[in-house]
Amino acid sequence: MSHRSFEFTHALCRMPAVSVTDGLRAHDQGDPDPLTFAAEHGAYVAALREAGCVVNVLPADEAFPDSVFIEDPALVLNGTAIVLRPGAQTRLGEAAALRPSLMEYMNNVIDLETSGYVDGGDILCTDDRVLLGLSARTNVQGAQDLRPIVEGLGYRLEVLQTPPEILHFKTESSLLDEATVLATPALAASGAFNGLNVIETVEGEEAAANAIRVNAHVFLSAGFLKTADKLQKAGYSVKILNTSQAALVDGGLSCMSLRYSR
Ligand code: CIR
Repeated sequence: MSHRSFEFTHALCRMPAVSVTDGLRAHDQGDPDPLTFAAEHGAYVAALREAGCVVNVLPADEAFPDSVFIEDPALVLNGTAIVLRPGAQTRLGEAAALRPSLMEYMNNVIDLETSGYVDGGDILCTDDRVLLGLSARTNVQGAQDLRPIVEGLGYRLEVLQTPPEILHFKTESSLLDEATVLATPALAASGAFNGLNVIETVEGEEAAANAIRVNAHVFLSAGFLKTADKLQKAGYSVKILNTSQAALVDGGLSCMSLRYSR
């Protein structure tokens, strides 16, 4: 049985820009260092390749400080890319900037026509459902206009409410397998994961929730030993990656790639 939600042949990434030092963040803990960011990004790309993906890495786009977080301006379902409308002013133009590459690498491209907003970071896909968390970046209008596209591609869309203190739905959740998510206790308590098993991050390790399942492995950020142990005991093969620089601008593992099959 194949699982389109976590079995991928390809991934698309973008090199971090030097301007990532101007990346958006809710709380300032200092700017990321572009060189360290590039090194961590390189290890991330290598891990995607080791996990079995052909990875295309786009050049840095200095005009958009947050463009390394390539997951936010697009959603890929069944090899079809949907060009989204990111909800942060400084990120809106990332969608048009990414579009030509989506045309090059994906089977098909559909534009989300909306006056609303949808960020890819608010979208968690299972094999048959697209869970969309409303947030400061994703609104009801965007969700309404996304619905026919998602349904046309053979998925059910479920619109949920992300608790207000959480940047993106997937900042605090990720898919572990076709029936299981990793989530923070706060997001799990919001009732978003009906019908799915939930493994909760260990207290104090909430940032571990922005993980990704790629083929046989779960990629987890470094520094979350208890949650890593919990996942290993539950039978997952865990690959630890450093995301110290992405974390300074509220990014994590899921945001740095579009994963897909073709
Ligand atoms: C932002 O605030 O948009 C970026 N600094 C971080 C985006 C992280 N993306 C994600 O969680 N999908």
